[in-house]
Amino acid sequence: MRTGLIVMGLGALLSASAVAAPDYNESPKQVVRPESSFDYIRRVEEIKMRDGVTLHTVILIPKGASHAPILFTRTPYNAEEQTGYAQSGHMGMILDGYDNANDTIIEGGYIRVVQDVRGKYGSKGIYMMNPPLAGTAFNPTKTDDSTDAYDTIDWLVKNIKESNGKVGIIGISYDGFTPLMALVHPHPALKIAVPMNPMVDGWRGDDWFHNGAFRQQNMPYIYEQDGTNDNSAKWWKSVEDEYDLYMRGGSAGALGEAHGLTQMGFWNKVIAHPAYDSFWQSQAMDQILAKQPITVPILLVGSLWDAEDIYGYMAVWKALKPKDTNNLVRMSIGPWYHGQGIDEGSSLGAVKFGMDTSKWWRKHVLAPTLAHYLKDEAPPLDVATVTAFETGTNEWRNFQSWPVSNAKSTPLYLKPNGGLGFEPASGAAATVDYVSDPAKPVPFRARPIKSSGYDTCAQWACWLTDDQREASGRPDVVSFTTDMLTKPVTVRGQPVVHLTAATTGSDADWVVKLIDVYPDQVPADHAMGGYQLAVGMDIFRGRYRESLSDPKAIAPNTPLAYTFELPNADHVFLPGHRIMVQVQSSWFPLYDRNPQTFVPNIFFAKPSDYKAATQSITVAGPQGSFIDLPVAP
Ligand code: PG9
Repeated sequence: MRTGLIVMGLGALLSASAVAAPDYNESPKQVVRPESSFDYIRRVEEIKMRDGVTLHTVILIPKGASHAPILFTRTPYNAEEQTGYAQSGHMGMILDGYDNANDTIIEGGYIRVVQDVRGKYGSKGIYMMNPPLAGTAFNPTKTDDSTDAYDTIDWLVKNIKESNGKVGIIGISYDGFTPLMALVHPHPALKIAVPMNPMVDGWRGDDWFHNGAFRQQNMPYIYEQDGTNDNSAKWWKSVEDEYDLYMRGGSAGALGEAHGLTQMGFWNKVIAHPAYDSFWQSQAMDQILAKQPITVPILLVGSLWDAEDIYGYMAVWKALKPKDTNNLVRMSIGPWYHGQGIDEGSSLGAVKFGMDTSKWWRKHVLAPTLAHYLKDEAPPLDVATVTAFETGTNEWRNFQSWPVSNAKSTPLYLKPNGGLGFEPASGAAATVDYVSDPAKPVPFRARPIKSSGYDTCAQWACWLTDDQREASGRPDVVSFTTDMLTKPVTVRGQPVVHLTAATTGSDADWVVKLIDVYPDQVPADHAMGGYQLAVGMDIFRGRYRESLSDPKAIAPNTPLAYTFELPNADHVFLPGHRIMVQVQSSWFPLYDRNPQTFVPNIFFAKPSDYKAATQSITVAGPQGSFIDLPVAP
């Protein structure tokens, strides 16, 4: 017994000494943040989808909220980061910087929900780039961004007791694609969708191609987005100027191979589908939504100078508006870069608008639209069907339709000797010629060229407003200019290019730019003296002249018609200005080079396929080239 006692006593002594041992580790096992002083409650939920996969969801509830509507965003860009801008007890601060229209969200008292899409960051499951609809040839799984939106909304309205059961979905770009997907078999609690600058059709005119020309500066995006769930595998480059990177790379396919991009599933789909085949057609959101009834109000938002998704919002508008018998679909068009509606909006590069256009839009269009559809008191909605900012005069205007009913299609003719005018050239057919050499492609902006950046307007975001004088001085860019205007010309809608052109090659790209040439000097704004501001420009890959899905070689030395739309414009060419059209055959390195020799798949063009060609633009006679302008009174 004594012995036992002694042993027990020793044990007690030992454990007592273990408890008492000084702990030299200064860090607790887990830091608990007392959040009682915060103006929000933060919940993080792993919400289970119909197939059992969980999606990482951050929920921010204003303290004291009750019967508050939910504003929801689904993103591949890290929900934690979008809701963790600053360490702060104020909801406005933690949302600042990354999120959408935070002033509108905070002032409106909304519950904010941001979710990682499946396969990205905190969410489980597999990742597909803008997954095609579930159960189709290109996505045989049972889920997509419409089912995931549905399942999440269902969970949110059942599990957030502070909510009024009404949900709005909002987002920009990829986060603008997800609101469109939420409209496919929408959940009944979804009361409004706000797709801003949405990615809609990757082939026709959004991120991956424009009319068949490949936007190769997005290769790093594919590498990082598809490579790992947290974008930690980084693309690399060993030069400062991307002109050099893509020239040395040869074809986009060869550069992708050299960078190991063939490890990424989406890249292999892109290079296997260079034409507008069923892969692209079946996932074009405008075509998908055209087949759905319109039951949920939609506010589409587009930017006039969107360097990423300038095509999609108009495509959805054109697909939906004709069947929108209950006027549920509205549209806003701002003088912005991609997503600038949530940033400061008083200028874009060198162009000034005389007011913070973004703030105006959030206050007068976004906030009242959200409030009307989401708040229990549903304040009356006094927002026009179309709210568009007219550049040149710099005014927001309201319209009942778009294109506006009084816009008249007005041909603007290219003429010999660099002329341009509303009367066709007299005399027989004539051409204006230039040599396009793939060994020296036309830079799309002044070198050195970087592919990304939204911090300053010297970066990628604003490049569509770059001064086109840079290009007009080159021998491989031809320019056509009107006399000085004596009265305003208002272009409201999409100009349509009617180019007649011949090439000595068997394939060719055609880049056409509609430009406002400012007066030689502008007293109030010296930087704008003689400025060449593009108000609409795009590229068309010649092999798709007859069919977007079935490319054909171009018959050499034969004038052929090329017809394509330019992006939407809402611009007044003022008296004292001139209108200019520029034509060229490369736009590098944003777009991959056309070898100018027909090959089955340009991703795999060999160095010997790239050949200089002489391009001849027909500028007079019955086949003379022109741009059809939607001119409003
Ligand atoms: N424009 C970007 C994107 C969207 C969809 C696919 C790929 C890229 C974006 O800004 O999200």
